[in-house]
Amino acid sequence: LDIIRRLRQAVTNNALQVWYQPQLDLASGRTIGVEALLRWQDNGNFISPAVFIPLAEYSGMITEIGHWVLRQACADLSELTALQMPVRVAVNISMQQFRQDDFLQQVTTALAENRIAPANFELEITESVVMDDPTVVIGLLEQVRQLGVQVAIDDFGTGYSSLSYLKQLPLNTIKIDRAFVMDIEKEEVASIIDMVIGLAERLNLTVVAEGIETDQQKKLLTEMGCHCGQGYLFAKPMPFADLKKFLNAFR
Ligand code: G
Ligand code: G
Ligand code: MN
Ligand code: NA
Repeated sequence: LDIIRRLRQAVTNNALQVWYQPQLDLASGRTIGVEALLRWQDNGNFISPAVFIPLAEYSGMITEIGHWVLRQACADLSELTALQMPVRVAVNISMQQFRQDDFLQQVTTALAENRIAPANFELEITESVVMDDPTVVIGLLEQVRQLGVQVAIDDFGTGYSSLSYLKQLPLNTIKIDRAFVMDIEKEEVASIIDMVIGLAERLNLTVVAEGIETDQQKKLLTEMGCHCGQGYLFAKPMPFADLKKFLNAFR
């Protein structure tokens, strides 16, 4: 497959980039965190991670790419901290990467080399990763928590995670999937979001609503008790240089 060959070349030539999308406290408008999102510019065109991450998984390159994202995100956070603009940085972790034997060691080393406070670092795991093998994943997440690193469950509501597992997972954050936020003005969707926020409150978890694009969505989420959000209404994913300007403008 030509695209896999080109992806391999991009990895070798250091042509992948990590971009960042702010996560805001909805009441104050302050940026409390950022999500690291991979970008690949191939002959001037951006290829979506939704396309190339599955190829990276299929070809096994995801472990190398994921390790690189981890180190890049820590290096960038270290720079933000030196600039007195520390925020929480969340990194998406795929199944293969998460289940590597030395994954915890990778995280520990990346944090130590960049003098990162573990509480400023968050791993985003999708529901489908959890449900792939709940017992093993819960055990791994317990170890992640021992490091003091935060854990978010991504794309919440789109998979099949049973509520009984949710209670056992050592989580800090639930991310409500964009598909729900998009349809929040529909009554039945609003009641699902409302239920998830209530559940999070009872489990003492932070809720981040993804894909907020309109003031109305923000207003409804705020009324339901959601405190944090991410979406084009506030900021699109941006290169690190732009993130520094963005954070600087709001402090
Ligand atoms: O940024 P965008 O919406 O195009 O991202 C599409 C998908 O790619 C998202 O679901 C996101 O979780 C995934 N993704 C982006 N960056 C990474 C990454 O560094 N690692 C993994 N595993 N997935 C990522
Ligand atoms: O990892 P996850 O699946 O949550 O990735 C989030 C994806 O959603 C990223 O690819 C990001 O570019 C995208 N995204 C973030 N905010 C918005 C938004 O407001 N609208 C749309 N359409 N996409 C968004
Ligand atoms: Mn994510
Ligand atoms: Na998501």
